Amino acid sequence: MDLETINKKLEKKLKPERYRHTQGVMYTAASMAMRYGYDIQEALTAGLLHDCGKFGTPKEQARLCKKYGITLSDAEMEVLPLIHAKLGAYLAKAEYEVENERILNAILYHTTGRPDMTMLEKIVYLADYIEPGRKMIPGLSEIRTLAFTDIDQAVCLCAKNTLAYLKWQARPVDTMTAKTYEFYSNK
Ligand code: DGI
Ligand code: FE
Ligand code: FE
Repeated sequence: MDLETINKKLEKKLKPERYRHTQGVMYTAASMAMRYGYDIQEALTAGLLHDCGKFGTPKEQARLCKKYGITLSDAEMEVLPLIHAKLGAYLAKAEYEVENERILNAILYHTTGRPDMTMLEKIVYLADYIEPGRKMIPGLSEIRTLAFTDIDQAVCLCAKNTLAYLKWQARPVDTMTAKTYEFYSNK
């Protein structure tokens, strides 16, 4: 499926605001690919599809996971915002014909990150956070600069901010989210 076809399909599926966000992530990912000499087409596709599982409520997303035979651990069921990443990686393959494992993994890990990410995983993880439409939050301009100057440091700060935010909100932290920060803070 070419990018234009995926784009049209997504526009029908996502809320306008979510669709705009995916456009922002797509072009930000492409810019980062230019900076780091990564394949631009892959970055565009991964950025465009990263939130393709984010429609309906997390409950509905969980129900779809069950329907498609995607196993969710108890820990994953506890952390509702993570379900759309797992569902998204499945749908990217099943509904948008993406076979490229690098792209599928970038979608799967875009919310939590993971230790020792591939270049594409880092690009999507950061592009999601820094795209121009994101609401301004403390530390965002620094991460925007770092994303184009020191990508591992940018990942570290991004993970640190997410952990601080979750702590402030008293929300459960997924082990992968914690491991991402641990890995990049020791790098
Ligand atoms: O889908 P987006 O909103 O574009 O962005 P995202 O996929 O990075 O999801 C962001 C949300 O995920 C944000 O509210 C923080 C949340 N999140 C990330 N890691 C964890 C988490 N929420 C919980 N409860 N636990 C985590 O470990
Ligand atoms: Fe997301
Ligand atoms: Fe997103």
